[in-house]
Amino acid sequence: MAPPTIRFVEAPTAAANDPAAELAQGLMSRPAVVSPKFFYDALGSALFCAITELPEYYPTRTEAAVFDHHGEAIAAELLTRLGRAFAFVDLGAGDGAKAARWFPLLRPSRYIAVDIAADFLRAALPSLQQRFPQLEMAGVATDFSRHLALPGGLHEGPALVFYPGSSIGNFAPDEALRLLCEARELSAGGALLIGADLCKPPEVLEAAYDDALGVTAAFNLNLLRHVNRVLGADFDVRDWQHVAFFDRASSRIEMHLQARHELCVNWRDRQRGFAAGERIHTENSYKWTVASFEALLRDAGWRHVRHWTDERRWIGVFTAQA
Ligand code: AVJ
Repeated sequence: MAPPTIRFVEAPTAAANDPAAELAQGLMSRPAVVSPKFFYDALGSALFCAITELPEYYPTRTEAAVFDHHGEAIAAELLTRLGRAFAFVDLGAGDGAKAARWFPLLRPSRYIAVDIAADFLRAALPSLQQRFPQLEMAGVATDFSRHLALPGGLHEGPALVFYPGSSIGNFAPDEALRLLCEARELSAGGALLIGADLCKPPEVLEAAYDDALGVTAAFNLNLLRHVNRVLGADFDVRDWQHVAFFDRASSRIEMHLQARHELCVNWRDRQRGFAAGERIHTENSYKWTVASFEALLRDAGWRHVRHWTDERRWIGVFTAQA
């Protein structure tokens, strides 16, 4: 039997419709800001893959270890919450590899991969479909950073929302609350499986975001080339320096690009001057405690919150029912 065809939907949101306008507005702000979603062009995605292999960058391998050690218990918990048939909604799916490890344990009836990168979804889903021919699949290309909702007709009944990789860390607490509320509505009485990076000594955090090889620096600087293409700007990567530090008051890693000397950036008919040492804020990565993240989930209306973690309690994996 031939595998079913994969449905692809592109669902641009108001915010994502005009990335050039969004970038221009951020660059004209004081301090200047560029959203971390602009890290992920083709080279940026490859650099992030390299980051996950660095000895200093613990989140990816620690979450994978928690999934490996507690996969069966996590699956059992989710299945009691979900009942019978459900859709598996993968937020920030990428190539779908993280989701696929759960398919044999959870046996969802449908897989819905959601990612900002349409090309990535179109390239990755056919080979996943070959590996899991009994699973119906759909790809949704959308930017859910400001609003999360799926186009109608993609699934009936409950969904498991899967949001691994501590990507929730890019959202400030109020935005994270909004996203988790929207995720609960999207799940239609289903469940949640999410990973969050936990508080730990600042030296450990800062090394993870400023590694010895300079891969994170390259990842941060590469954003300027992506901005050059999207906006038609003339950033010179060599004018900028990677800066990353933990801010205790807001419990977040901040990443910035700092001008090495006074300079001016031009695009279309506009320009922005930067003083020596002036920064562009490119990322926040919030760190939670088990207690603060459980409270966030409950505030978003999730019930039956449970968590799993590693021996050092560096990464939290949380399940909940809508
Ligand atoms: C993909 C948002 C989880 O915050 O750790 C890695 C991105 N930035 N190194 C993170 C990132 C710098 C990453 N997330």
